[in-house]
Amino acid sequence: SHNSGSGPPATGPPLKDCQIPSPLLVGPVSVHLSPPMSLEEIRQRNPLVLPGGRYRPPDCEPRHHTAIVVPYRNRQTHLRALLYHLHPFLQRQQIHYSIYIVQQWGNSTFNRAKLLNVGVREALRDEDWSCIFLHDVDLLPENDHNTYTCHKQFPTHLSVAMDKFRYRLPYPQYFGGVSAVTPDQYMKMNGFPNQYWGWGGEDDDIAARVRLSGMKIVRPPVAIGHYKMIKHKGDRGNEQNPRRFDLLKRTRLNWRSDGLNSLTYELLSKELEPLYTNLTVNIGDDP
Ligand code: UD2
Ligand code: MN
Repeated sequence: SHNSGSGPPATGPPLKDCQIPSPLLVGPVSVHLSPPMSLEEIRQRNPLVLPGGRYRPPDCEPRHHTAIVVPYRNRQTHLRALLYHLHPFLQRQQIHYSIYIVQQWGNSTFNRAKLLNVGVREALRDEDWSCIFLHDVDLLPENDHNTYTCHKQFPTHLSVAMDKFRYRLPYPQYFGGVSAVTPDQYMKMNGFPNQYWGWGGEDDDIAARVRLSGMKIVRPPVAIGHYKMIKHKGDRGNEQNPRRFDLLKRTRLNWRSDGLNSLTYELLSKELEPLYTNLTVNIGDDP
C-alpha cells in the first residue's frame, strides 16, 4: 500500500522487513558545524537520495514512512547543515522518508505554525505518510537512537534535551523544536494555529491543542533526545509576537475553528531539488 510514488520498481523478490532496531545505528554522534558544505557535496555523499529529498532503504522493506516538514525562510547555512546531518541520520534508521522545506514567500511576518500546516497538507498529497515531523531548520539530532517515527496514539516531542537549555526540558509543557504527529493525531487536534505571526507562543498553543483534543505528549528519554541548536540571532521579519499571551488565553475557545479546517494559502511553486522538496508559499500577512 505504501509502494506508490517514490517506491522501487516492482521487480525481483519481495524485500524482508527492516529490522527493529536498525543494525546501522551508531548511537551518539558528534555534531560539528563548520564549514558548511555545498549542496553538491552533500548530494555526492548521499547517492541514494532521490530528487525531492526522498529515500527508501535499498535492502529491506521499511516499516516507517516519515515526512520531515521544515518551516523556512532565509536560513541557507542552517539548511545545508541540516541536510548534511539529517540525510545520513535517517538512512541509518532505515526509514522511508522525504524532506519538505516550506518556504514563506515575501517579506510578511514569519508564521511558523501556518507553514507547518501547509507542509503537512502538501506532504500528504504526495504520499500516505504514517508520520509527519515538524522540524526547526537549526536543530541537529545528536543520537540516532532517537528514531524519527511516530507513537501510535499520541503526538511526540523529540527535542527534549538541547544544548541551549543545558540538555534539559525547559518546562514541562514545552513542545518547541522538533515534534511529530500521525495524520490522525494531526486531524484530531485540528492541526496547528494559523494566527501566530512572529516569534513565540505557537509551540505552546500546539501543546495545548494536544491536551484539549484529549491526547497527551510522549517523549524519548532525555539521554537520547539530544539536539544541538545552531547559534543564531532573531531574524528580521520574525520579531517577538506581542499578542502571543492574549492568543494563548483563547486557545481553548479557538482551536476548533482555527487550524487545519481554516487554512488558506497559495502554493507558488513545488520543486524537486536534489536533497529536498521546496514548497514556496504565499501565506498572506498579519491582518
Ligand atoms: C524556538 C523553538 C521553535 C519555535 C520558536 C518560536 C526551540 C529549539 N525552538 O526557536 O520551535 O517555537 O521558538 O517561534 O526552542 N525560521 C526561518 N526563518 C526565519 C525565522 C524562523 O526559517 O526568518 C524557522 C526556522 O526553521 C527556525 C524556526 O523557524 O528554526 C524557529 O525560529 P527561531 O529558530 O528563530 O526561534 P527559536 O530558536 O527561538
Ligand atoms: Mn532556533
